[in-house]
Amino acid sequence: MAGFFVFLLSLPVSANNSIHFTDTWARATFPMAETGAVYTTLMNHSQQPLTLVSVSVPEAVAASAEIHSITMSEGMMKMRELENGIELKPHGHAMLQPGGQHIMLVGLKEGLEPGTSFTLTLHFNDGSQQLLEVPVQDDSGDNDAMGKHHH
Ligand SMILES: [Cu+2]
Repeated sequence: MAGFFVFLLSLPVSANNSIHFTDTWARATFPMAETGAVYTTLMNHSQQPLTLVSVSVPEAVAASAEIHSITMSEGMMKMRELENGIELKPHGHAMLQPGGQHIMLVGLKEGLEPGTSFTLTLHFNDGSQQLLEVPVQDDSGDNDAMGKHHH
């Protein structure tokens, strides 16, 4: 029986199973907040480049989700939407972290409460999609200066 399962797991997987996620979380917000940020690390375990092109969020959570980067311009931090998405090279990874790339939730319905979670749908350029469960957490304090900046 064990051998049978090993055989099944070694079959080729379709593209939407080749992206793995770690360190996924959303920063908790105050109840009336209108925007929120989601962080995760994506790893492409396939031989092909894959691009995360868009993200959708349940209507009960927020109006929309955008892929953002943060750049420094004349000493100011500027957020901008990555309209071409985030490309993952074969066996490459992308880290979405405080102070850098992130998924921005726009038009939050009732803020993000610590201890709750929600599910995002990530869409890739090969037409595949993958669900991502996102736990809401308070700033742990060890994230970086960016998190503390808001207090
Ligand atoms: Cu943003």
